[in-house]
Amino acid sequence: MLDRRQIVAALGTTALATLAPTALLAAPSIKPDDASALLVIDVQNCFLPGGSLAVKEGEQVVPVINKMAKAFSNVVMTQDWHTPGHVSFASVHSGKKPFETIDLPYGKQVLWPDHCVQGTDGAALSKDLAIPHAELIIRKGFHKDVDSYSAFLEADGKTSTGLAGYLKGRKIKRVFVAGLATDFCVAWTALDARKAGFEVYVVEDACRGIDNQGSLAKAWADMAKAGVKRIQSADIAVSA
Ligand code: VGL
Ligand code: ZN
Repeated sequence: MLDRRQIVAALGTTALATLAPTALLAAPSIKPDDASALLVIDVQNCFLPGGSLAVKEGEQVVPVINKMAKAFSNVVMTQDWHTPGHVSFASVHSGKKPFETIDLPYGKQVLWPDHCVQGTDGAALSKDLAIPHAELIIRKGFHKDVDSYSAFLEADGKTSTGLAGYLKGRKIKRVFVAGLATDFCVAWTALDARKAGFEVYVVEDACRGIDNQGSLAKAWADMAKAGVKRIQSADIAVSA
């Protein structure tokens, strides 16, 4: 006969053996529903290795996004889509170099190398994205005198891209944001999504940043303050 002490010890071992794996490897806790949309921001050749505004490790977001997208019935992608000679290009401001700033009528503008010019190969979405079920591709930054990091509102703070209306028309309540670059188009999109009343998640390992003069830390601080939730792709349940 087992005495009480032996039974407790045996139970303890069994309980530990069955509990430990789930307790140690936190199970994915977020299940996107029909009111959730994944926003895939600017995964375009210009922002990938060899591109004119390549984001460090930018290519690493592609497999993460492809896998995560399987969990979403609603996916929207964006394309930065500038005119030739766009106001955000350093090349059109004499004496200015990329990553310097200038004052424009709508506020401070960082100047960039020429990038994502309409119809060019650099502006094309990465050929490695595999999200055939994406429903909408929204283009932004196509007004020559106004930039648009955000997928919702141009940099003048008032011209809408129409995305909020589209998402609301589709009864979307929650958006998950991924892509390039964390500290510019991803962050501005996430902040405007909050302002438009959506619940917002940014998937950190599905993004990479430019980090110009502390912009990455500032972006995460601004997003936290606005109630944007910072998560990892492993937090999202993707059925096999
Ligand atoms: C972006 C700088 C200029 C972005 C776009 O996609 O984050 N950054 N244009
Ligand atoms: Zn741009």
